[in-house]
Amino acid sequence: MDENGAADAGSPGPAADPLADEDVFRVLDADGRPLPDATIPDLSDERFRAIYRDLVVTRRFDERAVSLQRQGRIGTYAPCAGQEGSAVGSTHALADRDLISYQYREHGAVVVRDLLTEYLPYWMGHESGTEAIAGGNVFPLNIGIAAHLPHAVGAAWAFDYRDDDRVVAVHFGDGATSEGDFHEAMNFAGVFDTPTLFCCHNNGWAISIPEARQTASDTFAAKATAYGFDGVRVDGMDPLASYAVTLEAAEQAREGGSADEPAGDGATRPALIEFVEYRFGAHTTADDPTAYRDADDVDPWRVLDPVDRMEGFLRETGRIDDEGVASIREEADAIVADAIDFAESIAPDPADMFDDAYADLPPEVRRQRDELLAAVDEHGAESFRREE
Ligand SMILES: Cc1ncc(C[n+]2csc(CCOP(=O)(O)OP(=O)(O)O)c2C)c(N)n1
Repeated sequence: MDENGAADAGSPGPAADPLADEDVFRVLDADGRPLPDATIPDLSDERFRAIYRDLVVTRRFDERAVSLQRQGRIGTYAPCAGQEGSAVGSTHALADRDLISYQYREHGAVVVRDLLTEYLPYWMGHESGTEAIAGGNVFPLNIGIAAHLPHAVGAAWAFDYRDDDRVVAVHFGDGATSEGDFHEAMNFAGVFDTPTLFCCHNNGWAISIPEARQTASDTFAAKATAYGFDGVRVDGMDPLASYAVTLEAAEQAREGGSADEPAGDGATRPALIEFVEYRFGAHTTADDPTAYRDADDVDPWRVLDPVDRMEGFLRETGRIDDEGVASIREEADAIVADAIDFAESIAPDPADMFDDAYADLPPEVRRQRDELLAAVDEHGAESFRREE
């Protein structure tokens, strides 16, 4: 343990046997076979394949984004490999009108909303990447840990107040549960019955802090009890379990509950969903996980790879064959390649960096902008763009 409380490499991190946890809800076994007594979500074959396609697109995007960062074509990136099942499965359980507010790793939610092309420019430093996803009912990503939770609850409260039949799914990590914003948001949601789904991605780590150093509670889901609503644990690497749990929570949140209904009357409640999963890669492309965990700590979790598991399910139940898998992979490669081509075709205006923070620029910032504009005039905008 270092002076910041971070685990030394090799310190006990999350469970060494992820399947040993019996209070975690699952539909699929590690190979994607339905578990005995599991209820398979009632979805069309086409929808099952769409879930698989979105998982494959998210994985492909992740691989390419890490590689682009290594080539200097994007600045930094937060990899999501291992966590696609929860983001994709849960978003498929929502209606398009429902709002999503996420941290910075739940790229799968954006893929399900078909916004990858609009979104990738954000990672390349273009503000347009956050604006565009609003059209798909996705709030901009959030780097300030847990700071988006009160906003998400506020949006949910507004939906409820206006009798607008929408819920808000707000995604965050286990580390976010140590922030005051998390507790304030949870309390408000519980008292005012806001239709909020708190989606906690327990990926075992908050950068180098293992989950055991994050909380003394038995589980993250248990925290909901203190705020008067239900918390549930689900295997976030099982896309169908993530779908089923989110659907149920969304239905419960959607049914009613209004700002003027007294709290604690047993009416509809928000929900906390703890997705139990693992981050296969680095925290971000600026991180080296071998500084705080052994490389082989990942192995027991790789067995639960959400992409392989969903493929296993589709094969096992006769919904896909080799040809179907190959065609989805090809489609995913093309979707991601097109998104990259689009993002790299944007010619940024260096002065954009002064937009969107102030309605009226303060004098010092105005002076800086004018200085930049004068330099652009003198040297040409090309001089300020990345070298190819
Ligand atoms: C308010 C705030 N404090 C600290 C940080 C620095 N920081 C960036 S990511 C991170 C860890 C977050 O962990 P978790 O919420 O578990 O999400 P994960 O990265 O594992 O997906 C921290 C502390 C920050 N971005 N915002």
